[in-house]
Amino acid sequence: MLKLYWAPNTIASATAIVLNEGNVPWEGIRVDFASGEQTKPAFHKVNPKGRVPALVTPEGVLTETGAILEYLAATEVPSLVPVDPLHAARMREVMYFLASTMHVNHAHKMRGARWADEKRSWADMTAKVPETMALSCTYIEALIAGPFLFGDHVTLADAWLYPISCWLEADGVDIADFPKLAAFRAAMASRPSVRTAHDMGMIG
Ligand SMILES: N[C@@H](CCC(=O)N[C@@H](CS)C(=O)NCC(=O)O)C(=O)O
Repeated sequence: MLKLYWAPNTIASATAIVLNEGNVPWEGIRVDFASGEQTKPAFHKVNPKGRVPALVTPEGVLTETGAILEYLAATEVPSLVPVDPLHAARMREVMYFLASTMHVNHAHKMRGARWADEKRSWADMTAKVPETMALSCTYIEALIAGPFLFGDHVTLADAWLYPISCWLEADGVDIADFPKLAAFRAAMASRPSVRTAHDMGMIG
């Protein structure tokens, strides 16, 4: 059975949502961020980068949300990737943005030590987060066809955007300023795949 290393309110829930969308059996292994378990040698044997998600497959451990979601789509849930090449590329356009920009904006709130040693530099990075996350939301808002990113059909990008949309309040962004994103979040929250992730304590 596939095993997913996860921690609450992290991007690991995107993988859980995709697994649940495909009714794929999986086992969750919770990583205790409070005690810094992700920084310890035992977890580094699973993921030397010290991050979640990490998915244990029969062929080995996979990391990086984008790689994991694409693997799951190819092996278990092909319906989450549009068949049309341009539509699939549009989905990946969002996925790369989430990985390289929006998630990184969010990480500047708590993880400044990744980029700078001076505490005053961290405070500056934290202070910028409401602005950069709101800017990311402005880009996403303009894309959303509704109720999901590309209309009625859920894709990998929706599963990835959902956990990030749940970070917004804590990141100082009022989701009410982005009505299509708010409606997207509500539509995703009512899906059984997402409700199960909430019930497991992965989100919220
Ligand atoms: N690029 C990775 C990012 C993974 C990542 O940064 N995960 C965070 C939680 S959202 C983490 O494990 N942080 C632990 C730490 O920084 O110590 C992905 O998209 O999977």
